[in-house]
Amino acid sequence: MKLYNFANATNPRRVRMFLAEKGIEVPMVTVDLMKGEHRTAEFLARDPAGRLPLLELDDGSFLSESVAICRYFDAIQPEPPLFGRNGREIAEIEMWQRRAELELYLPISNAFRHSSPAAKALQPVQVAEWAALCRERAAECMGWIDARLADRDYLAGEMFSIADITAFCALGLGTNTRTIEVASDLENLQRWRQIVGERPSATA
Ligand SMILES: N[C@@H](CCC(=O)N[C@@H](CS)C(=O)NCC(=O)O)C(=O)O
Repeated sequence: MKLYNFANATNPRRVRMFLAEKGIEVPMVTVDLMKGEHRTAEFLARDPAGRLPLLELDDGSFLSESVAICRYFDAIQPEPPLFGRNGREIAEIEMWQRRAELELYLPISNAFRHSSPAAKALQPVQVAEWAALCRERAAECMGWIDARLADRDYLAGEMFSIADITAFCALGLGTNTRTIEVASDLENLQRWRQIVGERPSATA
């Protein structure tokens, strides 16, 4: 088994963090996105979408999509449970995982891709207005996540989950690329970020 990875990329980071939480070690192969190594014929034969992360299984088949890859590892090793333990938890975590991905990560990612010179290798045509709109959407989402965290430790409730991993990595992208920062008055979000950032998996 091997995980095709790029250290600076957010989606591979989600999987690395998930694996660290599970205590699972998987050999990694670096694919340099900035050099376009994910667009070579060799890589596209493995994943026609040309995206990271990509998991190669021992039978030579491949799995794409961060959450699908995480679900695979969760099925192999259920402990600690990061997708929930019962119907209610599973649904709540799914809900917040999707929100973290669609409403927080995607706007931050698009704001970065459409505004930063560093992102031109991935996004040659950049639309400044789209970047501005995505920044606004991300800031709005941070506001309602802050409210959500007013009386809970984690996004889906008492339990740390895949939803926290996605939101944490999304905010990391915003900060590391200087695209968007968490406003200082969002105290619940700041507190949650501090706590998640102290987990050993946060450096994965
Ligand atoms: N929905 C996919 C997104 C994967 C994705 O977009 N990965 C980025 C790196 S964070 C990538 O490979 N980008 C290459 C490109 O845009 O050309 C997932 O959840 O894994």
